[in-house]
Amino acid sequence: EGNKKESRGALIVLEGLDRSGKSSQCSRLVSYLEGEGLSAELWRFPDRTTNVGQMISAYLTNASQLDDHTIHLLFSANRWEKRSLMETKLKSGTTLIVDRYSYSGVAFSSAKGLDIDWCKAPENGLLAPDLVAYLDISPDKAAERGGYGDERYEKLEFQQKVAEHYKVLHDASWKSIVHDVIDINSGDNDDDNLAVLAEIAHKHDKGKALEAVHEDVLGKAGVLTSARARRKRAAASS
Ligand code: FDM
Ligand code: MG
Repeated sequence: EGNKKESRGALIVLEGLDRSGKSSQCSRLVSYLEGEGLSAELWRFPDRTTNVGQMISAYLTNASQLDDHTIHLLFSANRWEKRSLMETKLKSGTTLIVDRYSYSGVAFSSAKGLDIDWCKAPENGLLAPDLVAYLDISPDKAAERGGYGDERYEKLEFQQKVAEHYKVLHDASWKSIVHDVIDINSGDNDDDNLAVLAEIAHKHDKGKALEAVHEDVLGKAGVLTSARARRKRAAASS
């Protein structure tokens, strides 16, 4: 192998309940990175602009009804249809700050009672994030923040279930690096959280081979497993 290094961007995902502060934290992080002279873009899932995304949006706004498995697969398909563009961007050195990803997919669908392993399966092979930051907030506190909108999942009772299922993912070794972000939209914590995220964004902007890093993170996160990561672990332990 040659030692020519590609400078790649980091794939950073922010997760959490509705009203946990993901969107504002994502924008702040992108502005910060741009201010540092780095190339960074804000992405979000679901991406409602595609055909699949419009089906998802219709479902979320209660304009259509879909079987729970069907909508789960559409959310996943929405990530798959963006996979190659994400990879291209990362390889060209752009850091992607992503508002929701596979973890929303698994937490929300398993909260409806779908089998968690079934929920994880279609995520296998998607790009693994370098970092998943979970913005931890209690469902009650989230609900107090100006209330929810009218979308299908924006109900306290369901958000409580989702929080439990995020916790299942978290306990399965998904690292939570951001805690107690209740004040994320106001006061000093906001800056502290941004500093933590920014440091990690820099750390991952090291120019390692994209695939290797993703595989590594995938294995460590233990949330999503790919066939390759499994093979690697099997080889390492034999
Ligand atoms: N959601 C989001 C899912 O149920 N599965 C997914 O894979 C993703 C990405 O869609 F309630 C849910 C989470 C949320 C809803 O998301 C719409 P935004 O972030 O509010 O647009
Ligand atoms: Mg929402």
